[in-house]
Amino acid sequence: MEYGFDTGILYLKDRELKDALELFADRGVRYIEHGMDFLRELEEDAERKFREISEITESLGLYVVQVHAPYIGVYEKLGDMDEEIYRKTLKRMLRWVRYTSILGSNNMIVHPAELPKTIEMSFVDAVEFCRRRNLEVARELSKAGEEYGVTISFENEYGLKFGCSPEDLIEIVQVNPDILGICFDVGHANIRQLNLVSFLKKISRFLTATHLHDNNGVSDEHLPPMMGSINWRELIIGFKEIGYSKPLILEVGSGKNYMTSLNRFEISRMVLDTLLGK
Ligand SMILES: [Mn+2]
Repeated sequence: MEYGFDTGILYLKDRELKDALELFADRGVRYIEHGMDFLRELEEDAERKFREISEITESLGLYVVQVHAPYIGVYEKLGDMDEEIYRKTLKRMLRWVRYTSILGSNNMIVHPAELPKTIEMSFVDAVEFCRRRNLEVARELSKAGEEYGVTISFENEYGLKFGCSPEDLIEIVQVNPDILGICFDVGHANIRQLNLVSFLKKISRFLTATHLHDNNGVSDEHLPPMMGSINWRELIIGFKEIGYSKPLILEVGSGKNYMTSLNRFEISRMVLDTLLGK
């Protein structure tokens, strides 16, 4: 079983994506996820910049397993009751399906639309609104996914909302199972106090992407594996048992400075190499 990294582990304000990609390649990483930390600064000139990045990843022999679509300021707008705000945000996400393909990947990660913040209806009706909105977003994104040959992977969230449980995500995927899939974020599921192995087994048929990181079970710390409360040995056995064949992607956050980030990267590699018996 192979693994790779979200680029965010090496994100620092004064560093460029190119440097991070070169470091990955130097240290023998072959699989990456393009995270939003670096990409968001380039979105205004996406077509040109993303083509450049794609050429760099290809020349370094890096395989872009998945691209993380924007999320900050996006998921509440996708769930907004104001039709204009929703449409505008959906259009942006549809553009990102094309950007994913320009970046040389065939898999885009999205978070489910959130419950509207101002709810002029009962809570039960608001949840139902959110559920229907997610199914609509999934339908629209899957059309674009079909056009560009990009799988759309919905990621489990945390908190008390629609889109956190295996059942919610499986319902979203049913909209178009050929194009839609599930990104299993093990850290988020840990915050929900869910059993990670049973979560994994429930979604295994629909699993198209992963986010591996650890936390204390309370806050979304994005720590290296073994630094929080997740039972990693059990989880890795789970991945082997379901026969997951894609590279596992670590979504560990960067540190406060370059050395801390580098250490987070190195410790994550040591742990994964040990867990996977490399
Ligand atoms: Mn994630």
